[in-house]
Amino acid sequence: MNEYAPSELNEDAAEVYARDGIVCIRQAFSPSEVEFLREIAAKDMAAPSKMSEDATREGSGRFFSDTFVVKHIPELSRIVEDSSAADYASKLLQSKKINLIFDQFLIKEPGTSTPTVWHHDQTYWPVAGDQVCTMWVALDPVTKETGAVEYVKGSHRWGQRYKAESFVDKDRYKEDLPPVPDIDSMRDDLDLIMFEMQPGDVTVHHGLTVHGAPGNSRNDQSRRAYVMRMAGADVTYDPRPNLQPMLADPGIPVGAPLDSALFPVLRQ
Ligand SMILES: O=C(O)CCC(=O)C(=O)O
Repeated sequence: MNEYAPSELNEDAAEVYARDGIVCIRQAFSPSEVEFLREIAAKDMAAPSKMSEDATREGSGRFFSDTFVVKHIPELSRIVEDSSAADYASKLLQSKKINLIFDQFLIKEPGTSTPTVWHHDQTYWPVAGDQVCTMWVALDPVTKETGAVEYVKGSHRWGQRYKAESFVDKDRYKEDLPPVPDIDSMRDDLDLIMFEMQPGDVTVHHGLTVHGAPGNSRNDQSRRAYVMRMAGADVTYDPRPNLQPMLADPGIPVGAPLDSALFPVLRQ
């Protein structure tokens, strides 16, 4: 059911990823990698980069976000470059070449009421192509109560791009696209999937897979995630007005491969 061990990432897993737009890899990262990421998360929360945003909308708690973290804390290259992350993406996307678009911490502290609105990722970013994915690494036990992400299977194949909605400011993005439909009212007609996860488990979802998450209603448990947004060989640079801010101009032509210091090649 969309769940694999790292050793099982064969062509069947890639087909399931291509069909459903979501898979889970159990124990993709070792306990020492998880511990390292927790330490870096604490370091980043104590001194975030200029890309950090408080995504808490209203209510209690804190939804911490920081992007392009490896540029801020270069030790993270141990995960971005040296771990198996890019190899997993390569197998699922069926692309020998993998670029990092950016990495991110998404942390819902205990008692954070802010949900993650239903959205898909790709319309936030200056990229075009099919081989765009997000790898979401659990650093804590993840349950429905702590804010497990829910995915609409197959929604990446609806042939529809939806308007980005900022986690912070509802009216920030202005691309002329329809809003994401009211997924909650369509639950009976959709195939939704959510994974309870242990630290070191990851999900990988397609850039157009619609997903969202509840808040973290536990008062004794954080929900820390480290996220890598990655792209395969078919992805090109597609800047458009009013997108999610990138750390810098990548200095590449429109329509060119992403290869640049901003979007480094992780596997060739
Ligand atoms: O962590 C969350 O609550 C949301 C995750 C998400 O939207 C993403 O990784 O694209």
